[in-house]
Amino acid sequence: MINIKEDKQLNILNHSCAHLLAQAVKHLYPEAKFWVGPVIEEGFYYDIDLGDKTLTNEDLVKIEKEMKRCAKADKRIYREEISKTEALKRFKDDPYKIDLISRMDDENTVISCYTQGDFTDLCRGPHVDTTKKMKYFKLIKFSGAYFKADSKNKMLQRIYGVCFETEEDLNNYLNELEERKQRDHRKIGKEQELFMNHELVGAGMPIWLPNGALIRKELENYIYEKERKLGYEHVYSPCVGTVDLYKTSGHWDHYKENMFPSMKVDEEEFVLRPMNCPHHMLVYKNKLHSYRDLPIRIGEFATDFRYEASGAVKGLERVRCMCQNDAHLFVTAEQIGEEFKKVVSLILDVYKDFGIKEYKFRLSLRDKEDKEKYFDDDEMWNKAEDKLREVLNELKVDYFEAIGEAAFYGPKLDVEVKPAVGPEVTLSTCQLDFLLPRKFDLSYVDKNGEKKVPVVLHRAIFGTFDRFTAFLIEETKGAFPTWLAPVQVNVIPVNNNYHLEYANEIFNLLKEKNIRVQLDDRDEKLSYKIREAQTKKIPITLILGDKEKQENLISYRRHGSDKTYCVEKNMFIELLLNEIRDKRSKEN
Ligand code: TSB
Ligand code: ZN
Repeated sequence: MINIKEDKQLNILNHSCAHLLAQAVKHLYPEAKFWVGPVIEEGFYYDIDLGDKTLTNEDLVKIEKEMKRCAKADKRIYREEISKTEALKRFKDDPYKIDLISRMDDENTVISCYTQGDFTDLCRGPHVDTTKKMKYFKLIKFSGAYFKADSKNKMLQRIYGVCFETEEDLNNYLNELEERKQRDHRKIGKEQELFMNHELVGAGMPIWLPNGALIRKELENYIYEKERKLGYEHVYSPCVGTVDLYKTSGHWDHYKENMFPSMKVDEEEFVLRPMNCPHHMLVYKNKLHSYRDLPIRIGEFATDFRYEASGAVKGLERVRCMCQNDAHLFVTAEQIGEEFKKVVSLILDVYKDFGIKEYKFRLSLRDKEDKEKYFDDDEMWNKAEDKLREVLNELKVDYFEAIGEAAFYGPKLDVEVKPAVGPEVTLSTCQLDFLLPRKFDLSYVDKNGEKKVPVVLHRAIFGTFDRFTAFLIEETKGAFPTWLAPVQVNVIPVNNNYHLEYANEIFNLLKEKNIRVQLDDRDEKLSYKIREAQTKKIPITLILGDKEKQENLISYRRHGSDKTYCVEKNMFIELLLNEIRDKRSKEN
């Protein structure tokens, strides 16, 4: 999707269109007061105080119509530069503009404003030179937005819109927006009964319904097997810990605002854990270690709780109760490169298996000048950062560097993906940590019999099962590959009177092989049933009639195609089992 903010021409056009919106609103609601109207990646918005009024969809239509009228009026848009005193005078009736102007430096500052017909707004510009240049625009939506994003302040009305240079561009954009809405995982999640929310459970606390739970179980099995093969050992640990545990790890001092408040039980103070690292440090510490034991890889599918703002929680993508596909790898300083390489290779391997192609690797490094922000061991940092770069280059991974974005305790690699709706999020992560092993006083005995501190790699390949599933739903548009689909095969007898017995036989045969199969024996037309299986996105639909029954054949169709294949019964089962066993995605 085009980034309007970054495109010079579109930026000017959209900025101008925000003024057009304000002008139209002023005509329709003379009492309206205006805060700011910036250009964003997806177009523009304007925050407006409409008194007690909350907008409706009908209002949006009205405003858009008025915008069209103002645009057609072909008013010249001209710039004026005025002094701060003059600006304070001109905008004296608008407290929001006064707020902006008052914060501008001093009396000598030159302030610019733009006028079109009867409307003037404070603005740095630039703008298009006449209202007529804005032809192809659309108001997209509205929402409430607190003044200065502070919930203690008044709620303003935020109107979003977008403007293009041609009708075709606008239509393409609107189509894409619609397509994105259609594959929003919250929508598909509801349609396919994958997960639900209930206010009595709480915001950001989804319940995985049977269909979603099946997908999650398959994902767990998949990654568990991969990790076992790579030498990971999995544990189970409680999703609470004492406050002292999190004081030891440092989370209590640095991460408290992301945690649920503590609770007292008997004499102990507990927290719901936001991370599993402290527990895994204790697993390591439970035994003495020699350099020969390292790397040690402790994995867990671990439930965590984090305080996320109620406005930020979103379906399965951003939750308050999540399950990480977590592991902590304990390595010697010399093993950092090799172990990091294995993690990145695993990420690439998994993305390939799922046919994920659109993602960005971000390598977060320290800002060398900022001595305060980062754990102080220059030599360690230099070596580690060089090593990470070296590995990424060796694996020919395309990445960008984010200087100053490293955590206090070490550099990290994140994989960013773009959801259907909303800003980018991190899926996988791999974070180096020099500090935590020290805090827990971890050690191993090296070749020379000396005590050394291991380095820890925190890594999550799926990130959380929650966020990964959200992403997967949007990637596949709900049409999961056979191995993941909640219902894998749908069996339809052509005619219930003649073919039900054979359909039942096949149904039982597949069930015995642990295939998730359903028999559609409703008294409905064949074409209706086939169509419904398609809308339900069931990967394979069997259509069994006379020929199939007489010759022990199976005719089947795949989701998204109306081509019918016909094979011998046992051959079909073998093909199907292979497809599931290989966890084939549509891409491979
Ligand atoms: C990898 N201690 C490390 C761990 O060892 C850790 O917790 N890292 S994290 O904070 O980056 O979280 C791991 C992953 O969880 C992130 O990469 C992201 O994919 C996922 N995640 C983070 N917050 C949420 C959330 N609110 N909802 C869903 N998933 C989340
Ligand atoms: Zn961790």
